[in-house]
Amino acid sequence: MATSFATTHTISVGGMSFTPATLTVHPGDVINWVWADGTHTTTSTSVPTGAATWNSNINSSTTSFSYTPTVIGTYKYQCSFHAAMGMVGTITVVSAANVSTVNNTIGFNMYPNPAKSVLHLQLPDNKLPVTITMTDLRGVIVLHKVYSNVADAEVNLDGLNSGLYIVNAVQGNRVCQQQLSVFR
Ligand SMILES: [Cu+2]
Repeated sequence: MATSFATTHTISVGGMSFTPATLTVHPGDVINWVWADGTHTTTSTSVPTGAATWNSNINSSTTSFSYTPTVIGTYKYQCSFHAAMGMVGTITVVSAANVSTVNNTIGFNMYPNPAKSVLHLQLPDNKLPVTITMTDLRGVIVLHKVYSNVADAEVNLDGLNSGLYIVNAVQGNRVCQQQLSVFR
């Protein structure tokens, strides 16, 4: 399946299971665990070399957690309270047809960070269109734009609340992500 921008995958956390317990995604996709009932965690137990680990409660006060894998490979996780009862999951990250590998990054410069109303993205290749997608930490897409033939894309941030966002840039078969802080 070819994707040109990030997809959000929701995993329900309840009973004694993650649903779905196995998931195949692309780099840059957002995994969003959402509480259904009980007191649980989502806790990585093995991740590919170079990938970030994670550990979050999933309960009535922390009702969701997002993680964006950028490294291809197999990610295993568990609920720390109920792993022995089989509350485990696996995420497999495979390259998308047009996103060959995240190691082949665009390597864009992004400034300022934190940003208030305008974000500049400096791209090394101004001949290919670039797709900019911003998601909040819940994985909700808040901005999606395609820029053509620009070396410095100017992204208007008016309308975004203060907080942390993930800026995802896809150009040709290359992808890059950076975290952005927006303040009002
Ligand atoms: Cu649990």
